[in-house]
Order: sequence, then C-alpha cells, then structure tokens
Amino acid sequence: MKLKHNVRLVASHFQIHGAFQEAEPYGSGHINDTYCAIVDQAGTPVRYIFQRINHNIFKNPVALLENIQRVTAHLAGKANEDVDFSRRALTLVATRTGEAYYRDGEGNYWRCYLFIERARTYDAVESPEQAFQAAKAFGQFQKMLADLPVPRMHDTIPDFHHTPKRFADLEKAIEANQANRMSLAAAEIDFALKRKSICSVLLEANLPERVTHNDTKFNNVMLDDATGEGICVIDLDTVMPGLALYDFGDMVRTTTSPAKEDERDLSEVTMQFPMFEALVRGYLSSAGEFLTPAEKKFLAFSGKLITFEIGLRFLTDYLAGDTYFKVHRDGHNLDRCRTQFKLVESIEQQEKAMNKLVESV
Ligand code: ADP
Ligand code: GN1
Ligand code: MG
Repeated sequence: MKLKHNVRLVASHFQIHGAFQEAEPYGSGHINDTYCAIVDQAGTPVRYIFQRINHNIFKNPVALLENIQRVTAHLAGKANEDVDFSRRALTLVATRTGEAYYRDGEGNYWRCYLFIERARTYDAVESPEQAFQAAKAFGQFQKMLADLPVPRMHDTIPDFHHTPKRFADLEKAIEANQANRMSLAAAEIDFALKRKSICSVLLEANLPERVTHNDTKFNNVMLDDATGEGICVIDLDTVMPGLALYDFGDMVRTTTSPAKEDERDLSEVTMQFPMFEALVRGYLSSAGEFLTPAEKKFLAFSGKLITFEIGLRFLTDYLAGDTYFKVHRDGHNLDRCRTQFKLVESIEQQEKAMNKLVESV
C-alpha cells in the first residue's frame, strides 16, 4: 500500500536497531497521522508507533513534546519498580541526534513510541468492567501527575475546554455559514442555542487547576489483553493544566453509550446507567482521595457539559466546512454532532439519578 508519508525514511532518523520492514496507518484518531511500523531486530519483528503531529492544530510542537517528555519521564520514574513498567507509560524513542522529535523536509514533526504489546484500545465500550478499568486508569494518571515539579505545563491548545469560547465559535460559524450548510443543521443549531446557559457552570465553580489529560476518550487508554486492566494512558498531546472534571466528563461522553461516536442510528445512543456507575466507582477508586467535594458534586454534570462541548465542536466544524477533524464521509461531522446531542438528552433525562448515585458512592 502506498502511504501518505515515507515512514521508512522517518524511522531511519530514530534510534532504532534492525531492518525496517513495513508500516501501515494505525488507529482511528481524528487529529494526528499514526503509523505502526515493524522492524526486524535480530530475527524478532518489533513494532513501533510513529506519529506525525498535526501542526495546524498544535501550533507549537516543540513545547508539546517538552510536555510529553516531562510527563513520560515522571510516570516512568513512578513505575520503574514494576517489571512491566515499559507497558505502563509511553516511552519516547529519541532521534539519532538525541531529540524527542524529527522534523522532515516538509516541516512535519514526527515522534516515535515503543509499541505497547498485549493490550489494545476500543472505539466503543463493551462492558461495565471496561468502563471501570478505564476510569481507574485515568484517575491514576491524574494522581501520578499531581506532584509533577514546576514549571507549569505548556498549554498546547489554549482554552481547549473553555466551553463558553467553544459556544462563541459556534455562533461565529453560524454567522459566517462558510460551507452553506446551515439549513442542513437547523435542528442541531436550535438544540445548541437552547443550552447556552450551561457553558460557564464549571468555570464559575472555583475548582482547582490540576495537570489533566483533557482527551480521555475511551480509545485513549489501552486495556491489557489478559487482565482487562487499563494499563497505559496514551495520546498525551493535550496533557496540560485543566480541571479534573473535563477528564471525567469525557469518559462519560465516550464510555457510557454503546454506540460509536459517528453512529447514524441514533436509537443506539444512550447513557447506560451501569456504565456510569462503573465509571464513578473506577474513577473514585483512584482519584477519590484527592478530589474536593465541589469536584465530586459536578461529576454527572461534567459528563453532560463535555458531551455538549464536543457536540458544539463537531457542529462548528461541519458549518465551517470540515477543517479541523478528519472526516471520512459526507456529513461526518454532523453525524458526530448528532450522537453527542442525543447523548446530552439522555443524560438530561437521567441526571437526577446520576447525581444520587454519586452521592451514595
Ligand atoms: P490520535 O491523537 O490521532 O487519536 P493516538 O495517540 O490516540 O492518536 O493513537 C491512535 C491509536 O494508535 C490509538 O488509539 C492506539 O490504538 C494506537 N496507539 C497509539 N500509541 C500506541 C502505542 N504506544 N502502542 C500501541 N498502540 C498505540
Ligand atoms: C480529537 O485526537 P483524538 O481523536 O483522540 C480531539 C478531542 C475530541 C475528540 C473527539 C486535539 O481527539 O478534543 O474530544 O477528537 N483532539 C483535539 O473524538 O482536538
Ligand atoms: Mg487518540
């Protein structure tokens, strides 16, 4: 297969021993270009992950990689007594000149990670046990980064979860109607406009800033094939100062519904209570010791807010003509927006019971 990039050439710039065999596109992320490459090392095929960082979105890839170096080194320091430590945190492979990234002739930034074997990610949740394990792992991740030494991490995307600004971006996209698609999304625009008032709730709640992941999609944690444990949190591009609730909210968004993010049959999109309960229990099993009562109070709300926020972003991108998220079919961003808004509705219907559950755990 002809690839969009010359991964063989990229790989030759990293400290990797052996003969490059092949590479293929990997995963289902919306932003970066990810490849899995196989290198023959003295007779053993060894896999590596290569990623081209999307520098249209991450404007300062050098600062981003500095963040990732600090985070992976900190996590490795904590796990190094575990024999399995190199599966428990991402490990960057340095370039031949000792850098964390290689810059190709076209100005692209590339990084390389050890491939985490005997574990995988899932695009849709299959059981409450998986939800529990994912939430426990993301909570553990926050806990391990609580003592990350100063300085403050770089903001790789400023105001990433500033929901009122995301709402303002939607208003601008409606105004501009760049792709002439407004009439096709009339119901979704209406849905969004009716909920403007929820956007600023977390920002006004005086919650503590922490080092958070900010993209805790279910497919950003690798579950161990043998034990099901959430063994490694991945996709560290947005690890930066934030609210713990953004992370919990995105778990609710991506782990309580059995449907994929771009499911067209909206009857499949629903907030499944047992999944939410598993998330709360999993998250509190690791994060419970440092969360404040104010943070706990908003656990259910954060699920609704982040789902709404990502729905706003898909809708904005649809109206702008699909310039941010990768799309693979016509109306892809609108389909994604619809699943998010359907899930918001489902959460609204169950929010009281969700809050009650949180109080009882
Ligand atoms: P994106 O930012 O595009 O979502 P990710 O970093 O999440 O990129 O990577 C995309 C997919 O590649 C992940 O969902 C996961 O399946 C796989 N992946 C990423 N890093 C590793 C790794 N170190 N080992 C094994 N698989 C990985
Ligand atoms: C993007 O990179 P990926 O696919 O894990 C996006 C997230 C969204 C998510 C929606 C940097 O995440 O913020 O929640 O898509 N990442 C960025 O699926 O914008
Ligand atoms: Mg990802």
